Amino acid sequence: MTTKKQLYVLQDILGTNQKVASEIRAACIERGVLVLNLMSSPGAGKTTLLEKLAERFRDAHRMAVIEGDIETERDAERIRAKGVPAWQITTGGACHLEARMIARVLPEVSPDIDFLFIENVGNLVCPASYDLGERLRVVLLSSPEGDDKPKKYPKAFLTAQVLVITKSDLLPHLPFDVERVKKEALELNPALRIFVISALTGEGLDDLAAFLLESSRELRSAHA
Ligand SMILES: Nc1nc2c(ncn2[C@@H]2O[C@H](COP(=O)(O)OP(=O)(O)OP(=O)(O)O)[C@@H](O)[C@H]2O)c(=O)[nH]1
Ligand SMILES: [Mg+2]
Ligand SMILES: [Zn+2]
Repeated sequence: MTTKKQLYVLQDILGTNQKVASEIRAACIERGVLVLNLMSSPGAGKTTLLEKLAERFRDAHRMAVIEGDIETERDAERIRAKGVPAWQITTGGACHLEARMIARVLPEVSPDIDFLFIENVGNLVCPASYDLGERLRVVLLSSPEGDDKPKKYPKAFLTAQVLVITKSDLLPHLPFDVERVKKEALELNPALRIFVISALTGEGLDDLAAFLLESSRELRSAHA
C-alpha cells in the first residue's frame, strides 16, 4: 500500500525533476539544439541506431550523445569511436536517468550542435516517468521482444512522439506482426510517428534521418 507520506515524497521527486527538465528544454531550444530521449528495453538497438546516425550525419550535421547505463563506459566508447562526442552517465544501480543528471553534464556539451541524443538506461518502464528536457521522446521496440508490448508497457508509448520498430531484418524469422504494433501503439497515442528500421540492412534509415533533419529545421525556424 502506498502511504500518504510515500506519495508526497514521490510527488516531490517528480516535481523537482520536472522543474530541472523544463530548464534544460528552454536552454536547448534557445540554442537550437534538438534534444531526443531514446528509451527501450535493454538491447533493442539504441546505441546501434546512434552509430548509424553518426555515420550518416558525419560532417554535415553535428551531434552529441549522453549515454545512460547502470555500469560501464561501453556505449559512450562506441559513439566516440564514430568521432562523435559522448558523455557516459553511470547510475550505479538506478534504472533510469533523471533531469539533474543531464543538467550536470550539459555545461560540457558544445552549444554548437544540431542534435543532442540522450540514450536512457535500457528499461521500458520507469524512464517514461522522467522528463529529461527532451523535445522528442523516442521509444524503440525490437522485433524479437514481441508484438504485444505497447499495451503491456503503455507509458513509454503514450508519452513518446516517435516509435521506432527495430531489427526489421529479423521479421522473416519471427511471429511479429508490425501492423498489430502500429495499430495498438496508435490506439494509445494517435499522434505517434512510426518508423520501421534495420540497422543491419539500412531499411527505414533514410526516412528516419529525414524526419530528424526536418524536426531540427522546424526547431531552428520556430526559435530563430
Ligand atoms: N539483427 C539486428 N541486430 C541488431 C540491429 N540493431 C542492433 N542489433 C543488435 O542488437 C544488440 C543490441 O544492440 P545495442 O545497440 O547495443 O542495444 P541497446 O538498446 O543500445 O542496448 P542497451 O544499451 O544495453 O540497452 C547488438 O548485438 C546489436 O548488434 C538490427 O537492426 N538488426
Ligand atoms: Mg546502448
Ligand atoms: Zn528506474
